[in-house]
Amino acid sequence: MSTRRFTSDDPELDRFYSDIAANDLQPLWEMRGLLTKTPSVATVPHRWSMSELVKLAAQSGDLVPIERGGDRRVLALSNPGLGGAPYISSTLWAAVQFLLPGELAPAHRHTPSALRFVLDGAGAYTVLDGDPVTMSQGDLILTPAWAFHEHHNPSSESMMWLDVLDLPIVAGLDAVFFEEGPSEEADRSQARRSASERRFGQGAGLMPATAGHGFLPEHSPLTVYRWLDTDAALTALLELTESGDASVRFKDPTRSRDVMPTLRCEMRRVLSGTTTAAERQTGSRVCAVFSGTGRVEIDDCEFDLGPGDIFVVPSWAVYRLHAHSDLDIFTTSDAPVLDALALYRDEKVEP
Ligand code: GTQ
Ligand code: FE2
Repeated sequence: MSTRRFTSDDPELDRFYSDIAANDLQPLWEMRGLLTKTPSVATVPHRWSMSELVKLAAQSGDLVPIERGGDRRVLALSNPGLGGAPYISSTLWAAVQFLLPGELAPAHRHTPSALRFVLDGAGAYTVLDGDPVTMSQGDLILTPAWAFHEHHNPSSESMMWLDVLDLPIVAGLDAVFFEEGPSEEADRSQARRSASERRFGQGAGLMPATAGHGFLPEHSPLTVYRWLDTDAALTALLELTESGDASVRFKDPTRSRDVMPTLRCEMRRVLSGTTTAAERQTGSRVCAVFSGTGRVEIDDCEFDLGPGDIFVVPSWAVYRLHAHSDLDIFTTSDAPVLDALALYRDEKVEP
């Protein structure tokens, strides 16, 4: 017998429960917590502080040569509510990745979609299906599903970035595939601007006239979003906003879509002294403080925030931010999945 056996004080019913268990059946009428009034969420609010991450990063740099760490020196943020799973939420993988000067993380591809948000450093580059993309602080770089990628750090600075993947979603759908790739031997230390940016990143509203005539991938064909542009967009938006709170969404420039089929990315700026409205959404969010200090309240938890801190907002948890200094926060969520399945809900919550 491998299924759960239910029990009853009534000997006849108890015998029946034994019989159905022997046939791998369970009685719905004895089950609790299945169709809950609101989501029953195992993911708990949590924050990882940059100072700890940096200390541990330095140790991993000393102790774990990249060969021994497998291919990538990556520390997964493991949500304390998920029973030891290496996931930051029930739907998202988040990790910090360190690449020391001269190191290389070899080429591979996988069906989970990934993205990097650069927390610290500059001078590394990632090669996406042969297209080298430089990585600098504040940049968002996509690694779409099944695209070959490899990371190089030819600079003299160590790099640290946040990885977010939809791995728990793809694993839950039993659709994980992985393949090693041919490693790039070419020296790209003088990498030119990526082909992706030259085609699709030339400026708002300017796309190649033929974009969309031929093949367009499922993900955004623009694979990197530069901090300079993000910063300028937020600055401009805040000039028109009274609330001291503005967000920009990273979009596929050729269509009205999120950057990738499963992941939504946004950057939010909350000006010093501002407290945001309390809100909640279905789906979970991984947030990284790019700069500034403040505090976040998530349900009954409260965390101080500083540059590089990473926190998770579970589905349907009420949260709000308070900025002690201008606070820039990068967020990735699974919202496109909820949207596609008509499960997305959000609301402002009155205090
Ligand atoms: O850099 O390619 O955090 O494949 C997890 C899986 C990073 C990567 C992660 C990966 C990568
Ligand atoms: Fe990867």
